[in-house]
Parts: sequence; structure tokens; C-alpha cells
Amino acid sequence: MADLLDRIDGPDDLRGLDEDELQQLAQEVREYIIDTVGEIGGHFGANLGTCELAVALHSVLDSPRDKILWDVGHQAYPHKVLTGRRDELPTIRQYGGLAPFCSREESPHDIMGAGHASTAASYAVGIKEAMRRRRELGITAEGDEPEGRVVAVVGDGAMTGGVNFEALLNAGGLETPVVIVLNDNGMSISPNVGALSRYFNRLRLNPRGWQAREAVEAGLTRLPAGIGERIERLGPQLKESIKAFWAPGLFFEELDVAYVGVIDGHDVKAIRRAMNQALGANRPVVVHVKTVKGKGFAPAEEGGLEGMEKWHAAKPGSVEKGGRLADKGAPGAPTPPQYTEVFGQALVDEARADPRVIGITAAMAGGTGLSVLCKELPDNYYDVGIAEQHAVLFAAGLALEGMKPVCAIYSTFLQRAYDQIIHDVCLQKLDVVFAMDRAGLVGDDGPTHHGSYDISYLRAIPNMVVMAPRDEAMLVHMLRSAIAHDGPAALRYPRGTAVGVPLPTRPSEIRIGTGETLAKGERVAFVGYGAGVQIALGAAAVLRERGVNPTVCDARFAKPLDRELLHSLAASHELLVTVEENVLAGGFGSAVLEQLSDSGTLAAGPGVLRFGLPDRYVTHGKPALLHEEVGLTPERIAERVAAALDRRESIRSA
Ligand SMILES: Cc1ncc(C[n+]2csc(CCOP(=O)(O)OP(=O)(O)O)c2C)c(N)n1
Repeated sequence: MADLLDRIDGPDDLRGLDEDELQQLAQEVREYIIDTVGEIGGHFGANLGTCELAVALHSVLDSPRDKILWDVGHQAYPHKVLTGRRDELPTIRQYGGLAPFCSREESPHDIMGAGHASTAASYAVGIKEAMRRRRELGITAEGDEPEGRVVAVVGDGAMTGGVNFEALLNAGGLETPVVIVLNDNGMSISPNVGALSRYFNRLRLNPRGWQAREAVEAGLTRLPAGIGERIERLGPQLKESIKAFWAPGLFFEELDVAYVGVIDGHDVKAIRRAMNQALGANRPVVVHVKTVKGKGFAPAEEGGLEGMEKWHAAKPGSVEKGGRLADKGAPGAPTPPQYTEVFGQALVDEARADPRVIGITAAMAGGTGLSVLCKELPDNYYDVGIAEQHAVLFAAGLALEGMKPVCAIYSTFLQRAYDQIIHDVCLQKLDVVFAMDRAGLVGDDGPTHHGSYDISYLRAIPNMVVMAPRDEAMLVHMLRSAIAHDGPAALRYPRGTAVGVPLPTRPSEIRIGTGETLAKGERVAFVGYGAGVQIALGAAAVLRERGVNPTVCDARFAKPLDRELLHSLAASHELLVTVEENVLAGGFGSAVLEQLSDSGTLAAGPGVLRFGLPDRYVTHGKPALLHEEVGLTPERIAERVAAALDRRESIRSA
């Protein structure tokens, strides 16, 4: 019954609809998302929660002249559907299909690109200030008048990110008239945490209408028989505590940001009314909207916190048309465990052996495997919210007092905490371990989430040890080694299924800065790093079929490098081939080149070929397709190595 949705080719088509029809349209968008995303997989629960919000915002605002910014963008599917991308929704997150988050290249209605949380409010303040400047300077393009309005939609999880507060403080200070819609469903991916989340809960459970601070202040002095004046006389403190009781959202009001709430986020009419009020104010306003993650999909909505967490994203084929759960069929042959799982269990084992070991996540308990630690040893576990910078500083604090913190943060999100790693952990030589899941190409989540840079950004830092396991057994050994090492140490491992080797019953420490030779051969020496070792082993196998028998080594460390191993390989082979899943710029291969060059080995020694990620953002799609696109497959590498050997041969014989 997509009567209305079929007619919506862009936000302009919403103009002719009355509020009942808008409400119906939101439900049609929801059903379409359940059917589509339930089948192909993708972000799910958050999108079912924003159907009414997207319809209401697009009906009140005039996008793209007015700017609607979706923080993270994982909840922007209804927005995509309403802005001309309805028919392409079945391609979302797939190679060549719609982007997983908002993308400036994809649509003029996607005002900012994102994927990482807590950025929208800052963009909003910048955009609105630029609009003001342009008006003042007379730089307005035709059709730009009147000045656009700016609305950022920020989840209660994303609100906990520190940079979001930097934006609010700036907006309050400048009195920039932006509207921040607080999309509050009580959930981050897992249940939201921290004092702010508790505050939102209190507001949600006890909404007192939408009084703004001015109304309460006026009300206080209008109390009967001079009570108001008496309150005034009793002093500012009592006045403040009475206001705090009567004025919801005082927290924001105190930052000079007006507050409107709590609004039912599934009532289009109510959202439109609140938005019109907020957009009319000449100062920043937070509109607090209460939504349900997974709204309209029973397993999420009725499954409590667990249901909502489980349906943050839908697996492909998990929902059939009409919202029924798909029959999973008989279980297949057992597959190797996920790296995430192996890490989670290994950390539990470490914490059991040494209670000083503490696991820290920034709102990614499930994604990092730390939910097992949370369940089994809750005293050794912290979720700090979407607050990567704080996570690292918090770890530094723990380390200063003799704890052994392990920051389990995806490679891509650790980028947020770069200064803390340099300035607060490495310079201070603190005993903090960084465990980076999702290193390398992550697949469907695309360029905002690929872990493409950590080797480069970490190996530049003094005192840091940088390592990567080639399989799940080595992951267990490396976690042990990182915890045992006195100083900062980082390990990276990829998303997805591990190799399938047996796990050690007891982890052993690996000597820092030592590589390992896996196969001895001649002419070509592959030096793999992390997941690159498996690719190197594959390439060597292809070359063996062509009559070349390469040496294969696992470097294990990008810093410090195993210089002895490198120099002996350089002395005995024509070609050194490095393989890594990181940008080539500054990565592991660069480290090898630097070492060989600095030691004078390069001039007289072997050729060096480096394989890794190119100097461009790699798109989204299944990892196999992406590996093919960037040439990081055993076959493609073997081809290039064989060609390089042939070239050397012909030069020699010329
Ligand atoms: C910097 C950063 N850290 C972690 C994440 C992973 N992440 C994606 S969505 C999400 C939850 C966001 O919660 P909220 O803003 O409340 O949105 P909801 O999904 O509840 O609608 C998290 C933690 C991220 N995208 N960016």
C-alpha cells in the first residue's frame, strides 16, 4: 500500500499532502525500509525510528536550500527515500550502489558527508555562520534568498561525543540560530550510557511540556500573593532549583541554547509544530524528540534493549517481505570464529589472570567483542560512550595508577584520539594497549569506516610498538605480548572471519620486533604484515605454480621492524615484496623501504615492490570486490611480481 510513496520523487512532492497523509507516508516509508533493508541488510532500527522525523522535516523545510544534516547518517535512509533515491534503496551499501551514509556526491540533499558520529552540530553552526557572512558581504547566488534554515539531527548516542558539545557551546556563545533535533531513543548501538543519557531518560519519563526558560522565569514572578517575589528574595539558588524542577532541558538553557521537548517523534503533526516554533526563534534551539529504535518492527520494538541492539543493523536475508523473520534453514558446516570474538575471549582470559587488565570501549561493546568482558567481568569493563578521545585519556589515567588498560577501538574511530595517543600516552610512555578491530577494508560501510591509516599514523609516534597478527592464534599471542610490554602497544586485526587455525591453550609472549619466516624459497621474498600475510601466502602459492618458489615471512611488527630479518632477506633475494592492508603512504612497506634505504642496502640490493591501499578513498561493497578493485588479491600480486621478475631477467640478459 505504497500509494503515497510511489508519488514522492523529491521533497517538493510533500507540499500537497495534509498532515494525515504525511503521517501515512511515514508509515509507507517504514514498510518499504523493512522490506528492502530486511532483505539486503544494512542499518535498520535507527531508520525505522526516523520515518516521521524525515517526513516532518522535509515537509516543513525546503531542502536543499534549507539544510538538513544527519549526524552519522546511518539513520538517513528515510531521507534518502524522500529525496529522489526511493528506487535505488535496494542497492544501498552494495558495490556501485547508494552510499551507506549521507554522501555529498550522491545528492544535493546530502549536505555533509559522515559516518563518524557527533559532527553535525558543528557543521550546522559553520554553515549558518557562513550564510550570515554571505548575506553581510552580499555574496548570494540567485535563488539563495531568503537565507536557508539549518537543522542538525543528532542521536542521543552522538550527543555524548565531546565535539558535539564544542558545537553547542559555540552556537550558544554566538547565538547562531540553528536547530539541533535531539533524536532520543535511549540507545546508542547498545543502550546509551553516562550521565547525559540518564538525564535524557529523566526528561523522557517525565515530560513537562515545552516551556522555555523565559516562560518559567515569567511564571515564577507571576505566582500568587507575591510568592514569586519571595522566591526572588530567598536567593538565586532556590530560584534556580525551582526552575530546574519546572523547566525541562535547563541543562541546554544554561548554555544559552533554547530547549523544546519532549516531542513524540512518531507524530508528524507534533514534530512539525515543534519545528515551526524552533525555526522561528532567533537563537540556537534543541528540539528533543523521543523515538523508538526499530519502530514498527516487532522483534526490535518488543525485544527490549536486546531487541533494539540486535536490530541496529539487519543481516542480509533476515527479514522477508511483510516484516516476517526469514527462516534461517539448517545450520551449515562450522566456520572459523570472527576475529572480534577471539579477541573478546582472549581479553577475558587476560583479565581473569590479571585483574589490573581493564577493557575500554567507546560505545562499541558488541562490535569490539567487549560484551563478553562486560558480562563475565563487569568490574574490568568500561563503556565511555561515543567518546574516543576520552577513552584514551581515561586509559592514560588508569595506567598512571597501575592498571593495564586495553582500548578496544576500531581503527577508523581511533583516528579521533590521535593527539591523546601522541601527547598523553606515548610521550608519557604509559602502559596502554590499543586493540584495533576493523583494520583494512571493512566492506559495506565504505570509506568512512575502512581502517586504512592506522599503520601510518601509529608508526610515526615515538615509543609506540605497532604489531598485527596474521591469524587468530597470533592475535591471542599478540594481545598477551602487548599487555606484557612495558609501554604503549597497538595491534590491528581485520573485520570478519579468522583463518581457522587452532587457538593456543596458553598464550605466549612474542619478542617485540621479531618477524617469522613461514616458507623458505629463492629470488622473491614476500614480507606480509597482518592480513597481508595471508594474501602473500596466496600469491606465493600462485607463483609456485608458475615455477617460482618464493620465501614468505610474517613481519609481525611494523615498529620496531625486524632489521636483521629484513637485511638477510635483502641479501639473499632479487625482489622484496611487502603486502599490507593500509594506505601505501607511510605504511608498512614504507617502513621497510626507509629501513633499507637508511642502511644503504637499497642502492646495491634487491628491488622492492609494495602492495597496499591506493592514495584515494576506496568505495563501499563486498571486500572481495574491493580487493579486486585495488589489486590486493593473490592473483593480481602474483602477476605483478612475475612481470617484475621477467623485467629484471631481461635487463640482466640484455
Ligand atoms: C566516532 C564514532 N564512534 C563510533 C561510531 C559507531 N556508531 C555508529 S552509530 C552509533 C550509535 C549512535 O547512536 P545514536 O546517535 O543515538 O543514534 P541511533 O542509532 O540510536 O539512532 C555508533 C556508536 C561512529 N559512527 N562514530
